[in-house]
Amino acid sequence: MGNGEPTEPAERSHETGEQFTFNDVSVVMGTYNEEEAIGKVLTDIDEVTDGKAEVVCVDGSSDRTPEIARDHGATVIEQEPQGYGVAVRAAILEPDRPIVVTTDCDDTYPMEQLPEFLALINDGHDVVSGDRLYHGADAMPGFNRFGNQVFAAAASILMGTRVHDTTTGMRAYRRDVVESIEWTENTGLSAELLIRPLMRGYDVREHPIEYRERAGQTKLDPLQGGLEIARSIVKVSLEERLRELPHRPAQ
Ligand SMILES: Nc1nc2c(ncn2[C@@H]2O[C@H](COP(=O)(O)OP(=O)(O)OP(=O)(O)O)[C@@H](O)[C@H]2O)c(=O)[nH]1
Ligand SMILES: [Mg+2]
Repeated sequence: MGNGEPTEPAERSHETGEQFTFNDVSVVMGTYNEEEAIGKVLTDIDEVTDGKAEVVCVDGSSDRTPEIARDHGATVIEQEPQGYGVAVRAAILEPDRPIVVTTDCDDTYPMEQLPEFLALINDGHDVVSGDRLYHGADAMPGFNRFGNQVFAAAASILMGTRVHDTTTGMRAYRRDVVESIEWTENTGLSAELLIRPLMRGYDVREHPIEYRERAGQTKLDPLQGGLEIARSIVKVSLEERLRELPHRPAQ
């Protein structure tokens, strides 16, 4: 693995043993007509991080979402709505703090668990991925839960590593992980953000999280979105497998 890169990611990750605080954390999200949820999500982040974490919203809304975000002190980047991955890719690449945390802006993810994510990064993990299925994810619609179990099984087989939740929206990443990889997927970006780092030897840790019922309307069509995610899982896993193969010198 590595294709001649100077250092393997796994070696770099534990190099400094640096301890981060919430002053080093940016919480980022795509926001698309989430006025019912955004006030609660940003208040939760503010409370749990003692106002220290920076918040970045890439927003495509036509409702009051961006105003509410600015009132809470978030940085808002306006962008035409082009899908989940287009927004979240812009959001993760915007801040320059060393730790980036993604979430959805729908109050499904437990911001009160942010300190656990930070502690795991400080333990030396490069990516900490919230596993919603560990506790059963009762608040998730049954069709989505079944789909997510199938995605996890398929990704595990394709990667040769067991994973449990490939499409979670809540993860923490060391900045160098998100900057060192080229991201190509849209609806499937969440799966890509798990698969590519794992297959490149980064230290990826799944961590059980609670999952709440969504506030406001979903932005994802389960069937169409599910097909796009399945396609991304196969495409990204195969691309990473090909990347791992040794290059034979030209004859
Ligand atoms: N800026 C922007 N944000 C988006 C777009 N599509 C989705 N989002 C945001 O991305 C996040 C994920 O979308 P969700 O609708 O929660 O998708 P999901 O989590 O798969 O579905 P739920 O089960 O309903 O939560 C939310 O915060 C959305 O507001 C988009 O086109 N542009
Ligand atoms: Mg959501």
